[in-house]
Amino acid sequence: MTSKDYMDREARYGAHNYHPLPVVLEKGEGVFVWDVEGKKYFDFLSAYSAVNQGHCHPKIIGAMTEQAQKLTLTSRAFYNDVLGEFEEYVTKYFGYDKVLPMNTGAEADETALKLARKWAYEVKGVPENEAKIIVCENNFHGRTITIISMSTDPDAYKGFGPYTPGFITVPYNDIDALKKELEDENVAAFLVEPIQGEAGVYVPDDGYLKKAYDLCKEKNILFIADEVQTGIARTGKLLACDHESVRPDILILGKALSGGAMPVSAVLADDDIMLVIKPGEHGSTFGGNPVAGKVAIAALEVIKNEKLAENAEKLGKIFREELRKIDSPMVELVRGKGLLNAMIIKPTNGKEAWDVCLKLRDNGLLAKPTHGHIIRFAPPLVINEAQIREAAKIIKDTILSF
Ligand code: IF1
Repeated sequence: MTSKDYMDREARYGAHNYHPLPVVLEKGEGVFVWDVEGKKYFDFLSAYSAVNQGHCHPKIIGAMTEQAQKLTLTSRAFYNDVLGEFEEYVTKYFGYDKVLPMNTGAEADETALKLARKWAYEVKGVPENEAKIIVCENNFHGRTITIISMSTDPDAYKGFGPYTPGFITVPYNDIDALKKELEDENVAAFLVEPIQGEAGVYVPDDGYLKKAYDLCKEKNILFIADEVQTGIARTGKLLACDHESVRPDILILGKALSGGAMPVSAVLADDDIMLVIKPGEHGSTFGGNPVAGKVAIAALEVIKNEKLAENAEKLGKIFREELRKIDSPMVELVRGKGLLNAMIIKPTNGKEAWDVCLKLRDNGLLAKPTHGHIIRFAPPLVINEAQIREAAKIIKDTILSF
């Protein structure tokens, strides 16, 4: 079968809920992926920052296959010998009393919303069903109906109403706008991405997160950080909040928590918040399953042992520096933190970000535009200096070829 055969088969039998770049992958190892014709590429998307540890990391795959041959799933109807090990490891790793394990990022966001609302009623004293949660314009927290009810992107919410009530939106990176909304007595929480990924790697001003956190604390409002995409060393620190020494009241993790091996997400909080959910009030069939537990421990060990946050910090600087040297009217702006970066493309001679990504593919590097004119560049964090420089050269040569 050729690449085209694979794509045609998906078009015939699969829902058309994506428009992928035309490349059909069959193998991944470290920073590289190979297509069905055997062509090798730098992966500069990392499955939207789920493969921070590199494709098919032997330690993670080893942990997965070993546990998969012992016990894959008990459900939470019974105990098993892995869940507690994972819970202890991950809570100590991030410094929280407790963790509620789920599977996808969206489920973790939903869990955080439920915790915040219940905490508002039972601890803060907000009248039942009156809790409000503040979110930012251009946010992305997942695809469930409640999460798209918070979205300001018509592509995310149009045609899926009616919507879940109880959300207030404020402009991102605008402390005054946030301060005003925090006056509302019924606000339970502020949910924010430390860097807005989908919006195009929108990095807020230094100090924004800290000021937002402090304002929330003044008003007894929970600060919830969605680190599904920015967490797990992606931005040059273990968490993006670490750049400002902000400790979220509720921390949402996903994606690279498993190194891309399988869906693993988690919500971390201290007892005064986490214990508002009582037995039988929340859960998931696969949440915290034994394979997920072993995979997540291995994925987090790799981050620490291979110093991937430090590597992301160092190589991110080099990468942005190299991209900013590209002398082309197509390059409007380069921004990012650690190895979460984006290039804003100015459409030139009828060519735009999508065309650049097609040419990058031909030149052996995979990336995808977000919101039309922004190309996100997010390689696995195991990339080395020679490789990041080689990739930057591919990007430069590709841009200059237009
Ligand atoms: C798609 C975007 C990125 C996320 C943050 C929660 C979730 C995500 C900050 C939900 C997921 C993924 C979803 C995927 C593409 C990708 C994405 F383009 F959609 F927005 F990364 F920017 N919080 N992001 O980024 O986690 O339920 O997917 O496990 O839906 O197309 P999930």
